[in-house]
Amino acid sequence: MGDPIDAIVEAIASTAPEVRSGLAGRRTYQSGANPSGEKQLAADVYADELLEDRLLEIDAVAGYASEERESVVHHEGRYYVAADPLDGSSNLKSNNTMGTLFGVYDEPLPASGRDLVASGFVLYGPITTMVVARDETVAEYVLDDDGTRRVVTEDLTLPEEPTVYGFGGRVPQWTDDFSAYVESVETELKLRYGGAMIGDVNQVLTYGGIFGYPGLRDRPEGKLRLLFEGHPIAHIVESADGASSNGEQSLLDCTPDRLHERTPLFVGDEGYIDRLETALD
Ligand code: FDP
Repeated sequence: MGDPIDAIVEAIASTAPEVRSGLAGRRTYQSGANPSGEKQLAADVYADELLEDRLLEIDAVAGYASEERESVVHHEGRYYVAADPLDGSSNLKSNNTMGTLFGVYDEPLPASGRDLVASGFVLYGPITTMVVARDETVAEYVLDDDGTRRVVTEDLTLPEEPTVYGFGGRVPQWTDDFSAYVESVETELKLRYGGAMIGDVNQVLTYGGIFGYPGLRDRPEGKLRLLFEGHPIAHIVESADGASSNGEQSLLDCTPDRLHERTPLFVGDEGYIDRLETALD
């Protein structure tokens, strides 16, 4: 029997071309909402169902949870996969970047970020790429139409010289402390915000810098989900020698009480994350 984590990564890689080719006819909103109360596109539901089918075929997968479903689907097995099947799916209408994000845990969900054994994302940009973090190493691949992974780099690390920043949320809703921090950042880095976390974080992985979606005045818990977005992206960025924070501590040290719990989220260059924590203290 092969390595079960590899089997999970392979299943996601081989599903990605189907997700991508199914996007064109699925840009309309469904009547329902996801458990966070957000409108769902037909593409969100389609990607979620494909991943559920493919992942639960693997003997080692004990459960599948996603941003698009209320509760964990359980099976016999050892590993639990939490996914955001289409992160940034509101970009589908405007035909901008989006992706599939996943984390593999060896504890039942919801779990701590320290229970992650692997994480990764597929980015549906002009080309399809995949990033996988495992054993403190991050690899980047180009995905061919049949899901074959071609290595771009075996050891992706954040560039030493930070260049870009992107922060979500409407500016009037930012707190005074966060606004003051952004004022200093914008004199040093250039703005890159595309509205899909994976796309924006991939710019940080490529060019160096910081991405964040802060707690807002009318929503102190922020927008992004700890289990489906916070943990995997923190695991990827920390494995690439960067840092993550919820404003106070590493996102990997946080355990959600609820599956769909939200969190302020910051990832990127360690120096910028340190300064952020000091600014919000
Ligand atoms: P989306 O609502 O399109 O799914 O997952 C939430 C998310 O996208 C992130 O990918 C993205 O960073 C953020 O929301 C964008 O939010 P804003 O529209 O408030 O900028």
